[in-house]
Amino acid sequence: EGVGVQEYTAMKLKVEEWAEPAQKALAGKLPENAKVYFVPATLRPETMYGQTSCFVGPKITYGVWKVSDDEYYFISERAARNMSFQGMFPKWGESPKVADLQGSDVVGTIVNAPLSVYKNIRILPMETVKASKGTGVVSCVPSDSPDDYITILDLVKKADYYGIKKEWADLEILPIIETPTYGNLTAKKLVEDMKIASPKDTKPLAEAKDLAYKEGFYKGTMCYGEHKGKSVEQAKPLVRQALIDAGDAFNYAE
Ligand code: A2H
Repeated sequence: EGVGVQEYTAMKLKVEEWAEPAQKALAGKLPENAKVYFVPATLRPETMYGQTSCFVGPKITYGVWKVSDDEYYFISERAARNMSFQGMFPKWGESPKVADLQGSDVVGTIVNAPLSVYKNIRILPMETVKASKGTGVVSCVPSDSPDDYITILDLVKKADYYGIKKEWADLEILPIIETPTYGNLTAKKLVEDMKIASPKDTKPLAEAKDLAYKEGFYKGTMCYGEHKGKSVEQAKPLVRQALIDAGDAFNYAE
């Protein structure tokens, strides 16, 4: 990927109920009042109305890190290190890691998704998540991300294989952004037009992602939420700032 700095919005998705393997691994390791957050890093904060789930790499190792008296983050080790250097985290070496967890241990966990149409969403597996990018946690917005859309189709189709309940993935996808070329479900339209059949169709997916991003950012109009009618370009910094002001997100660069 490029040389420039990526300016992510790191979202805070509070755990409401752990999946059983995670609950066992964490037993006795967290104080009663602990708030644990999954922290997906996104480049499209204005799409957060459309979160239907949150992805982790099932084979990736994550940590639960203490970041303040009662707050903990579920992120990759690499992200914990970066965040401690960026000062949004205790000093490296002084921020206790409460536990190591595999992505597969947390699948099924229920988290609260700020801004989303769906208040409580599930943690689901996405095999194409890279441990080397962002926090290793990815918000799922199937209306506007081709990768997210095709992953959701695959999870619904092969729910048993992935060890999930079909209904965790099979939610109605609501329009968030309208674009002149692809309508109001950009990801679905691109995946169908380009005949993308699997999350492993890496090349066409990269192309679809590029088209979706450019069209959404430069020509998209919000069709949901408090900025309905505004361009995506206008809405993006406003949504990001509102999330930050509410304590539901922070800036993260790498
Ligand atoms: B984006 P860039 Cl709606 N592995 O957020 C794989 N993908 C990751 C990741 C990781 N470790 N960390 C972040 N990402 C995803 C929303 C979104 C995103 C939409 C549309 C496009 C889009 C909801 N998913 O990204 O390689 C995250 O998904 C397309 C650019 O750093 C993040 O933003 O450029 C994006 O990839 C970061 O990609």
